[in-house]
Amino acid sequence: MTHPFHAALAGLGVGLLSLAAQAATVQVTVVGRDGQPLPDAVVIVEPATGRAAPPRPVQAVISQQKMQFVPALSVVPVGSRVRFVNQDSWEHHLRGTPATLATPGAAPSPGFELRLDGKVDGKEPSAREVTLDKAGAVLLGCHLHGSMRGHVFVADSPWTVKTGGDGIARLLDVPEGAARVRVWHADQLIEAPPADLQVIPATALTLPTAVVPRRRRL
Ligand SMILES: [Cu+2]
Repeated sequence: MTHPFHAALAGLGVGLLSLAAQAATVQVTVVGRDGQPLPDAVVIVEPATGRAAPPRPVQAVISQQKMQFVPALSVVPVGSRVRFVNQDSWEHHLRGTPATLATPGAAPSPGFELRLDGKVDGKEPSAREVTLDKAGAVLLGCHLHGSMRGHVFVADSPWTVKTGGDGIARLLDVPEGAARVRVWHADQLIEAPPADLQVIPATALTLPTAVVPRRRRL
């Protein structure tokens, strides 16, 4: 016979669990080959059961400033619009090309090209917009300036976050239970297979990678 007190506790436990299921936080620390925290790595968590609704598209801005893409890495949900704004006083001829292999059988993303005039003092900078409707990484470059390099990671999982300078990505409201986690980084030569993960209300893990970043941020 079950003691009433135990039954009450069991009920409470279930209640707490279902509350927590709304708001599991997954904290992932990504480290490079040298064991140091890896900034600008994209962490993607995909729950094993049930397909989540695709994330809501956003409007993002990437500036061209002093021959650099700012930010160097953007993470946007699939279907988002990205506005390129040239703050330099000289012309850029931007291109975006898929940086990951297309799904076998799927039509490859054609990429895009944008010509942006240099900024004239006292006038609005020239800007062009593209819609990114294919998931995956897009490499940004410039036909006129070979040193310019940037990336947009187009996400189809709502749990897709880039790591900060401390190598940490925090993913909020992840459903509890079995999930897979994978990491994308611009300097990763081969993407490692996804790791299995059991999501509990507060999940923290460290993911080692073989990435040697081209350049460390100071
Ligand atoms: Cu350029």
